[in-house]
Amino acid sequence: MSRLLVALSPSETLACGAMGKDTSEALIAKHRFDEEIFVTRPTLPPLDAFHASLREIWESRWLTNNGPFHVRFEAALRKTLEVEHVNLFCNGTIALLVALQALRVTSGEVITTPFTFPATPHVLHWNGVTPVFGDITPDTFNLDPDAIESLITPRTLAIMPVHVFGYPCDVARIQAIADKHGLKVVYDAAHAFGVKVGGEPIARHGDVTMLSFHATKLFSSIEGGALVSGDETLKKRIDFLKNFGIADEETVVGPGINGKMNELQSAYGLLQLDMVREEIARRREIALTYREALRGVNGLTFQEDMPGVQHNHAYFPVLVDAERYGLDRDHLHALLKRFNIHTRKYFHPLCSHIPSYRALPSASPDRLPVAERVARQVLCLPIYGTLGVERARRIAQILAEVRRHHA
Ligand code: T4K
Repeated sequence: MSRLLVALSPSETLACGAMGKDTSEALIAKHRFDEEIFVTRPTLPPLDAFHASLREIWESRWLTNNGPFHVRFEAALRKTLEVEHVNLFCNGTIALLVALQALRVTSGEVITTPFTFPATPHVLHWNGVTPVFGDITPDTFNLDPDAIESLITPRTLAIMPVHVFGYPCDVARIQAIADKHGLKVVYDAAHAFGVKVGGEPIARHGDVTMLSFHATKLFSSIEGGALVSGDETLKKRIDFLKNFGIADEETVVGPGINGKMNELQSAYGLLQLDMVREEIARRREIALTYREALRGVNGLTFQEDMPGVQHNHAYFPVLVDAERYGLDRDHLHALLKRFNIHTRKYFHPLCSHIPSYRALPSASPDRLPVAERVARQVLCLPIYGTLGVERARRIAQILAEVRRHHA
């Protein structure tokens, strides 16, 4: 029995049994990867280059607090992202937390999506705001603009949509709704580095946009994140808020927090900037390989390119229709582990199922039918620059073979 099978939970082991012992063992023996394939892997900058940056940091003995690498990284990001203002942060979650503080969204309600990483509703909760969940669209998996207006109450202060998996929200409609009702718009663009719509950077939309540079993202500063805005006063307020509210040695202008990015993160991020274009190009090859190979596999569906959108291929989610595929998502997820393929069920469970939020009226599953279905069916396949098209082709072949054995 494989080492990985031993590592499976009892329910997952049972799930593998559902495939039929003989067929699964034969398939696994034939197609199993020797190495573990994860849903993502960071593409690291050359170690020598990072050494050189570290030497500079050692010589300057400037480790954090708006040091020279931080200043260079912020300026370089502004240029790469083609945006007006960037505030760097230690991670995306603290950035989003501070974004709401900066916009004074610290009470009442904010309309958001349940199909996201828990950080999204958690920053609302930490700001004393009640998340109000709206359903998602079946194609982009993003907050459905049609759902927003009916959720607006006198307590609503903002809309916080997520460009989930890097697929852009309907920014025009969301802005129109926000303008009509006098609401702020805060985008969680943790997945959307480099995405453009009609040639315009997605990060230019809304009052403020958060990007995550976590190690699992296509662009990383190990941990890290940023807020993007087009408002100089807001940029300054965010700078104070992420540094304890300190304006100078003797002036504290408000109750800030420590959200600063350090020099090691900034140096790493700067090196990553030189690599991001190629990373996206390699991911595109992988996405096209998956699409081509999976197009004929009954029961698996996936997202296509959207017209006018420059995608970043941050994730490759597929939806598993249990009846047509012959196996449900959970069984497939468990079975793939035996092939040494570690897919992820992003974003299951929905945030509306998290104990802190599930009693909210908007969290009721019957109000979120699309999100409930997508969360039940979604499986993110491995995608990262160094995966290579050959491995992607082999993963797709395994998915096709598994289906054939269940047809
Ligand atoms: N909003 C949204 C929509 C988000 O998706 C996220 C984060 C945030 C906000 C918050 O941003 P940050 O505060 O994180 O900047 C990961 C990430 O930790 C998280 O950043 C990310 N979203 C989320 C979607 O994925 P996990 O718990 O799934 O990560 P983990 O540790 O299981 O890693 C996944 C795979 O990546 C591993 O199986 C192997 C590979 N890996 C991971 C790490 C950490 C590596 O190869 N090297 C590594 O260093 O949450």
